[in-house]
Amino acid sequence: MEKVKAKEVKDDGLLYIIESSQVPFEIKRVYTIIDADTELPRGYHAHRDTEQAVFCLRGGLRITLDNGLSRSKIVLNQKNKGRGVIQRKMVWIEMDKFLPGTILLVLSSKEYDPKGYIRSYHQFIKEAKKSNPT
Ligand code: T46
Repeated sequence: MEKVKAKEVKDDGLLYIIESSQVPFEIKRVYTIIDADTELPRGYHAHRDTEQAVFCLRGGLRITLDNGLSRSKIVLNQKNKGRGVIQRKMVWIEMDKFLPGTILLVLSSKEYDPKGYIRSYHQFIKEAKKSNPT
């Protein structure tokens, strides 16, 4: 799993700083996920063309990334504050075990296009096999 880390600066408040050079793509979109339902897993999709960096700034969650061949899991929480993971294109993501008050920051290589999402795991495996035949 590829990881990145925002620089944390305690000044008047807490700053997280991410230089574009730390992210392996040009950033075209930024969004946050705040106060996700702790009972509700999210994600369950892959992107055909989009790459993303997902940072946990507050709270915690578990992220599972699956490239169609293997799965890796990481817990992001206050112990590894500012840690982010890279979700490459054609990688399935699942997010669960959200702690109350969690704040995620997501940097994305593409503007929003719902057509670029694969939301069925079966379809994802089919397309992953085609793009990466073994
Ligand atoms: C991802 C994970 C980490 C927009 O209108 N524009 C946007 O840029 C985004 C990201 C979402 N939306 C709308 C579409 C849905 O009506 O916001 C709603 C929630 O989106 P979604 O169900 O895709 O949320 P998640 O948390 O399952 O997934 C999001 C991103 O969509 C996805 O790219 O990798 O966060």
